[in-house]
Amino acid sequence: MKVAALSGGVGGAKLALGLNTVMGSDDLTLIANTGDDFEFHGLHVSPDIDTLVYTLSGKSDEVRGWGLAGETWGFMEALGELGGEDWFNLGDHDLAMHILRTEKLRQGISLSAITADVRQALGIAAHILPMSDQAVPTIVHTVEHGPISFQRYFVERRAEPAVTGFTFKGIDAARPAPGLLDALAAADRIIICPSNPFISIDPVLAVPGVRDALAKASAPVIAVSPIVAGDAIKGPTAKMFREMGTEPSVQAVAARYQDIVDLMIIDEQDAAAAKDVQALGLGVVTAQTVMRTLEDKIALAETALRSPVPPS
Ligand code: FO1
Repeated sequence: MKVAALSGGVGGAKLALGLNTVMGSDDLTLIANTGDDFEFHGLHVSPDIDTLVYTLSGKSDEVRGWGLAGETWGFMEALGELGGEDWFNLGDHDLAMHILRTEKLRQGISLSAITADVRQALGIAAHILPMSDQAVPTIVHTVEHGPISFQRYFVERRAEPAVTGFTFKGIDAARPAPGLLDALAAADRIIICPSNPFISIDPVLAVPGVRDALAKASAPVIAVSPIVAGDAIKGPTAKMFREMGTEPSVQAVAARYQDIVDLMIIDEQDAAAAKDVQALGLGVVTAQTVMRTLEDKIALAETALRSPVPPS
């Protein structure tokens, strides 16, 4: 069975690890959001690609959710002493990824080719594709500061400003990464991981041709709700729903995905919401979607891979 999965960072990578563990082959293609990418001290940072790469190679710091386990921070300390900008943290070992990627980009190698080399070097079975080889930085529109770049909002301002919307700069000129549309067309299942709909999944769907490919896909599209019992497991998803004028709920997630999704996987705590999701014309499965252990990730992956999907 061939599977394509759209993913952001931490929450998405947990399910991606489950899928990669269950499938263990390159029949799995992970499509990563790159709206979070930016340059820091001249280095190209691709947080969601790296979270997938580090998680699937068993190198990630599971508590922090990003970066490498056992990381040291000598570079950041030295940078701080020199008065350098240090609001964003690149660990000493993580620097290797950033220097390698930046140098290869400078040589004209594409982000998708660099990512393919990295996943092979680290022995990851699944393909990992950026959503696009063109830069499409997410701009967060805020009440307090107007439009600001994603990492300035997320890390420097700790996602505290109230959001009014999001734009993806350069999206009209972006093309899906090589192989992305083919992976969607060849897939027997397409999975939307439990990532933030506004800043992790929407940027991928906004790449010209991707939303259309999902809407027209012959394969069923299955989304796992990132909202559980009215809140997000991690990150500002619930806060963003409220600021955008909607109560965070599985119904709100289902309404956002209504035109592309066939089946929603919602947490068993939200079983009472199943009938509302069905009323939107979607199939529903309840499962334990909170993934603490590897077993949880494998179990949710199996649910996403094996649940029957109602005919659309
Ligand atoms: N998140 C933070 O909250 N603070 C950081 O200093 C930080 C550094 C960082 C470096 C590399 C990387 O791949 C991710 C990093 N993240 C950091 C996470 C990242 O900002 C977000 O988790 C994602 O962009 C949202 O998915």
